[in-house]
Amino acid sequence: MRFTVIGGGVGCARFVRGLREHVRRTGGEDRIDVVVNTADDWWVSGLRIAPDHDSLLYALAGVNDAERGWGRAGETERVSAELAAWGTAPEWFTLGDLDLGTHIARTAWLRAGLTVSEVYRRLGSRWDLGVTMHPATDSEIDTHVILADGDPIHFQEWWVHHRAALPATGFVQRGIERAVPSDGALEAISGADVILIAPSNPVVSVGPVLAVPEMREALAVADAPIVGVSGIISGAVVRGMADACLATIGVETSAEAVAEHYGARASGGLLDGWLVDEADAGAVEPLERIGIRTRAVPLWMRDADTSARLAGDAVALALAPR
Ligand code: FO1
Repeated sequence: MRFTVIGGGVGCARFVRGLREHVRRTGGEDRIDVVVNTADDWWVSGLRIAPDHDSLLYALAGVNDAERGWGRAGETERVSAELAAWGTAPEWFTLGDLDLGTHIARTAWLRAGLTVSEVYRRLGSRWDLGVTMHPATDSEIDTHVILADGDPIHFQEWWVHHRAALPATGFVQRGIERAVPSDGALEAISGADVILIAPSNPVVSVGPVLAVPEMREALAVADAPIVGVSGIISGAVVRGMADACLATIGVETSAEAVAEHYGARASGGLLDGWLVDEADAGAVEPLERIGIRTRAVPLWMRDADTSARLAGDAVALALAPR
């Protein structure tokens, strides 16, 4: 059975590790692909940083800094201090020495003419991830945040330097109108038996993947059922600052509102099914009414067990007879 996950970042990394564990436990000859958000990516000191990809890569390889949710475990920051001293990197953005190894390798391959997809393949081949990752697109579509006073800033500056506290009026993925889905992403969608939307930030991690021209069409015609997992429990984001992003686009921070934002596949939206936490069981009936099959299950991913069980719940909902 083939599973394809869409998302990026810490929530997606935890969920994909749970799905990998679920697959191991059920012993099937299964395959997991991930269509990864690239709109968080940015250039710093001439290096291409790819946070949503690298969070997944490091977590699946087991070399991630679990507390911070990004970067490598056992990190040192000697080079980062030098970059700040030279002024080629902002002092508020920490690039660990081991992490820089990844950015330097990635940038070297990009400068040699490799596509982002080929870079993913090379980076992923160093460890036995048990998962194949594909960029949503091989084109650069960096998210920029439109501020109340007009000048757009890169998402990373808004997110890290300003902690998403600067009032914003919208998000744009620069250059996305010229982007097309990567071949790997399209194949992972068309070949999937189940498509899962990870509990990632709906606006800046899942949104940009869906915004790549032709991506929604590919999802709409896919044979696989599409089931998403809420990243919001009892009106609060599990991690990160998705609430600031949702407020910017006028969506309430609730499991129900995010499902409505994604829309029911039966009426032209994305979702066949949606998992909410037991605390949000009140969302089940209204979402069922608009055609989204909804289950209330424990959403907290605390360890391999709870993550595997959540992944199993998502797969069960996807495979439940329609
Ligand atoms: N997040 C921070 O809050 N502070 C940092 O200094 C920081 C550095 C960093 C370096 C590499 C990388 O891949 C991610 C990094 N992040 C940092 C996380 C990242 O900025 C965001 O959390 C993600 O883009 C959100 O999905």
